[in-house]
Amino acid sequence: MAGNTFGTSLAVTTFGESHGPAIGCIIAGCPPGIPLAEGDFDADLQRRATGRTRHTSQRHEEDRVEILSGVFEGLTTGTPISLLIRNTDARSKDYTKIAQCFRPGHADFTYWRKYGIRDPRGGGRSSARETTVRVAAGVIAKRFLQRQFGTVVRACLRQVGPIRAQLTDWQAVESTPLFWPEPETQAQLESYLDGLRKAGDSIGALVEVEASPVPVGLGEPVYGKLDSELAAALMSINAVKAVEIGDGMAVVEQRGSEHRDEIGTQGFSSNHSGGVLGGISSGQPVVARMALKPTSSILVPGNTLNVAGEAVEVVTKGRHDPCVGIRAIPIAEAMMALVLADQVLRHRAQNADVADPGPKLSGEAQLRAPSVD
Ligand code: EPS
Repeated sequence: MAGNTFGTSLAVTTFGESHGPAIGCIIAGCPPGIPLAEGDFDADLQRRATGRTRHTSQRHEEDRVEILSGVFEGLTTGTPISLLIRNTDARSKDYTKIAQCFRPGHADFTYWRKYGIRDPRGGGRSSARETTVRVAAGVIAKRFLQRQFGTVVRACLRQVGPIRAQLTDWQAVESTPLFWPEPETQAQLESYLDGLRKAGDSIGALVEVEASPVPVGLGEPVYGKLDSELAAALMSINAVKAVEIGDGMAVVEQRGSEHRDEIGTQGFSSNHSGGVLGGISSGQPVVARMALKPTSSILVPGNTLNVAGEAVEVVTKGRHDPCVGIRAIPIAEAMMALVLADQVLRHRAQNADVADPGPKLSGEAQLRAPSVD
């Protein structure tokens, strides 16, 4: 399915539009024997859902997953897993006024010029609605990694517009639907978002995602490097305009003596690399950040053209996200988990017989017994 599949040994194909009858995905290559039930998707889908706070879209979707294949008596069977989520709260009349013009900064224009036809209802395929099924697929990848290595994949907001947060307490992140790690600036963030909503505008955001522990050896240099595949996976999320691994863009101002992560008997002394060396996981936490643009569906009037090429002014009314970064937290986790799980299976295929020469560093992920959940 051209352009709608990613992953090699664990491959995910998604389908569906925001205002169509349903969205869904097919996950091929999932190992057998993983416990899986329809309710297992609920927690992460709720974390991503619209309508949890006044700062996100007020569309209220049920987001109930139906497992159509690949699971028997509560266990994955190794055959393709198909997941279906029916759309239950689409309000297509919101799009009648803008169906014939292009929102500046939106995929409206490029979809129209590329395909010569588009489904304007809710942005069709270009809607963030599609990310729901990525999160569902990510639940399975997270579970696989958790069972294999005890890996936890987690993400948080690090910046919204001018407001930055230090990441000192992961527990604070899940205490509100804003995934903000700094309780002291939470009120400032909320009042900033309230002001933005009143102005009918939107704002960008920075999201950080990490996986830990991650075993040494994941990644296939040179064109299947762990970091290049992570960057591609995160960049494929709607509205993402930049991705960093480890220190990312900050390396420009670093010296080699500062950037390198020195190695001692207790392991690495720092993690500037973001857990990836030469495109292969080093055994340290894998850390990435992504920047999301301010969404283009805003109430501030903008100049554009209609499909006839006439100059018009556009205002986008409806139930939109003023900061799409908020709901991107579980999406970033899902994409990182899917990339890592895929690389685990690829590593096994090529290197299952390699005798690890060591040295093993403290804190390295160890393969767990299969029964651990
Ligand atoms: C979206 C616009 C809104 C959001 C939607 C993403 O949809 P609509 O205008 O159809 O109400 O609610 O997000 C979701 C439905 C979701 O589940 O994430 C957009 O333009 O991307």
